[in-house]
Amino acid sequence: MAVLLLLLLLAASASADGNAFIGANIGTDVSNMPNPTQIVTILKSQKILHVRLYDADRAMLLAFANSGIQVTISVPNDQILGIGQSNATAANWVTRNVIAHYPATNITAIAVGSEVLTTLPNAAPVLVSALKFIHSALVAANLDQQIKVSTPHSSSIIIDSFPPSQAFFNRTWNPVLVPLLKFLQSTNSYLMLNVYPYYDYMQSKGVIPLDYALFRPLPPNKEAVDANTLLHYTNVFDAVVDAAYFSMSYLNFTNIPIVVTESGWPSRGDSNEPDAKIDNANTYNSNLIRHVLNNTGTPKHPKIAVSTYIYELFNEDLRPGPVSERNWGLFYADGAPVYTLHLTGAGAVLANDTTNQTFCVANNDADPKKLQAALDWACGPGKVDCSSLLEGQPCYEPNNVVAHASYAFNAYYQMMAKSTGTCDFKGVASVTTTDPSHGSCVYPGSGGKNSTSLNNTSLAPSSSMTASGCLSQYYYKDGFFSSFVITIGLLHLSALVL
Ligand SMILES: *[C@@H]1O[C@H](CO)[C@@H](O)[C@H](O)[C@H]1NC(C)=O
Ligand SMILES: *[C@@H]1O[C@H](CO)[C@@H](O)[C@H](O)[C@H]1NC(C)=O
Ligand SMILES: *[C@@H]1O[C@H](CO)[C@@H](O)[C@H](O)[C@H]1NC(C)=O
Ligand SMILES: *[C@@H]1O[C@H](CO)[C@@H](O)[C@H](O)[C@H]1NC(C)=O
Ligand SMILES: *[C@@H]1O[C@H](CO)[C@@H](O)[C@H](O)[C@H]1NC(C)=O
Ligand SMILES: *[C@@H]1O[C@H](CO)[C@@H](O)[C@H](O)[C@H]1NC(C)=O
Ligand SMILES: *[C@@H]1O[C@H](CO)[C@@H](O)[C@H](O)[C@H]1NC(C)=O
Ligand SMILES: *[C@@H]1O[C@H](CO)[C@@H](O)[C@H](O)[C@H]1NC(C)=O
Ligand SMILES: *[C@@H]1O[C@H](CO)[C@@H](O)[C@H](O)[C@H]1NC(C)=O
Ligand SMILES: CC(=O)N[C@H]1CO[C@H](CO)[C@@H](O)[C@@H]1O
Repeated sequence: MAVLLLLLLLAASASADGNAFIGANIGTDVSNMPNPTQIVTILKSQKILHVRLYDADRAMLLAFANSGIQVTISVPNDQILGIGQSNATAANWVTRNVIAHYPATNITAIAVGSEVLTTLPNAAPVLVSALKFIHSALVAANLDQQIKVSTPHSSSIIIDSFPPSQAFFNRTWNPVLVPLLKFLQSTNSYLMLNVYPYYDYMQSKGVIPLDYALFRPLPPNKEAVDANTLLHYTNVFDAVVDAAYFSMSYLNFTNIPIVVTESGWPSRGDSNEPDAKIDNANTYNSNLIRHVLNNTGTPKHPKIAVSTYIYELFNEDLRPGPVSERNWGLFYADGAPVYTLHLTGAGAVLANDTTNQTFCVANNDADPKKLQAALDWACGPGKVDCSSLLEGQPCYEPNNVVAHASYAFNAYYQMMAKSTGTCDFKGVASVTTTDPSHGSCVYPGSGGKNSTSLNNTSLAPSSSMTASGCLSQYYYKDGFFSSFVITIGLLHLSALVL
């Protein structure tokens, strides 16, 4: 009975803190940026109901009207000086960018600048004024309860972030941070923090294990323990968030919640960024989303929501810098996912839960002759429909034995209901969770990479068997198999089709 009561109390207090949400940042350095209506379509199809904009783009705010999506808008850094020096400029900004859209567009927060202390230090002296001026304009419009005002910080303003209990804000910034925290506290707002375990991991030069950055389980002897608090840290994200809580508490602010305004992992990088890759990006973001939505909180503040905006919605192909800069997105600009997140148990966000989706592909380094033999077997005796590999068909390109074998192996594996041993082909194939579909070449078992795309024209059919002159084409042209076997293969194919 007592236990039951305790459980009920725990459940009540957990929900009293509110549920954490996952949102997405929408950067716009994209060459073929979808229009605002298309963006709203993508967001809704993925059940992403919280976004942050880096500005207050009018067309975007109009498109978000009555969409059910909650929006954090931003004062761009180049407007901080003006707004921080003039109450009238701030009031004007609010009239134009907030009052004009609210309540049809559900603006829930205003991010004043982006990492101002570290990227635009000359605006730091007016940063708090800028927040206060924006806030007084909201008060005047009676919107200050609905719309929070804050400013996102780089986690690099935290010094000595491990152990978290010894972390503190760079004292250079105390003259800004103390009045800022006072303001956040008095307005029931929150600290906005950008948390990038990817950079912490990269800069640690091997000190931080990759698994610890990616939220993967660590052996107990590798878990990080804060010797002062005896709290166990199983991932970098929590350690950084706790470092921020401790840094605030050293300035005597103990009740300001944290919202993570940016976190993510790049899916591609150059040769200096070997860990910027799809599998790591998928692991990080999938684990991050589950961690946040589980309302796990952090070791210092278990169960306290740490809502998080993923950086970012789209790959921004126009961004300068290393390759990774252009590859933080969950989606390409056309709405096709860069990878499929593994979100079992995460609830209704990012619609395509395909955790159980597996594919069979040819090993890149396998002997091409063995691959060719296995390809011929799959398209022949294996009874796979290989018509998509014919010249002019969606999976003809790239016309090489690895690509063609991957298609055929996977088709066989899916046809055999992925049963054990059906993705081996004498050791030249292996199972992957990454959907190998590309362009209009949709692998069996895939929802189609363009399934959330903006138009319905995706998924070209791949069944026609008409072009008889091309039949040999799905046998990779340098293959050694005899035409006799090819004929057998065709008979099987026709039998299957008819
Ligand atoms: C905005 O979203 C919040 C949180 O869901 C909700 O409480 C509020 O009613 C919404 N406001 C409008 C104007 O839709
Ligand atoms: C700024 O303007 C608001 C109205 O928008 C007003 O309520 C407030 O007192 C002004 N603050 C200052 C410091 O002038
Ligand atoms: C603290 O911030 C100042 C100003 O940006 C910078 O010069 C200094 O290096 C920082 N201190 C540390 C320890 O990072
Ligand atoms: C925090 O509070 C303690 C105790 O009241 C006080 O001694 C200390 O100076 C305060 N620190 C700051 C940064 O205000
Ligand atoms: C979810 O939360 C529970 C308790 O709050 C915790 O035991 C569990 O490890 C969490 N799961 C994840 C995936 O964070
Ligand atoms: C994944 O597989 C497990 C076990 O086979 C099953 O319980 C679960 O429902 C599947 N999830 C999806 C999304 O298909
Ligand atoms: C969508 O498809 C229609 C016809 O199916 C086509 O006319 C239109 O140009 C397509 N729009 C885009 C954005 O691709
Ligand atoms: C996409 O298909 C759906 C259902 O088939 C249809 O209702 C919708 O109008 C189509 N959208 C476009 C842009 O063609
Ligand atoms: C699917 O998306 C890819 C990449 O975004 C694009 O190149 C391709 O043309 C699309 N295919 C179809 C059939 O729409
Ligand atoms: C869970 C969920 O919403 N899954 C969706 C994944 O995408 C396919 C194709 O677009 C939808 O049909 C599913 O409903």
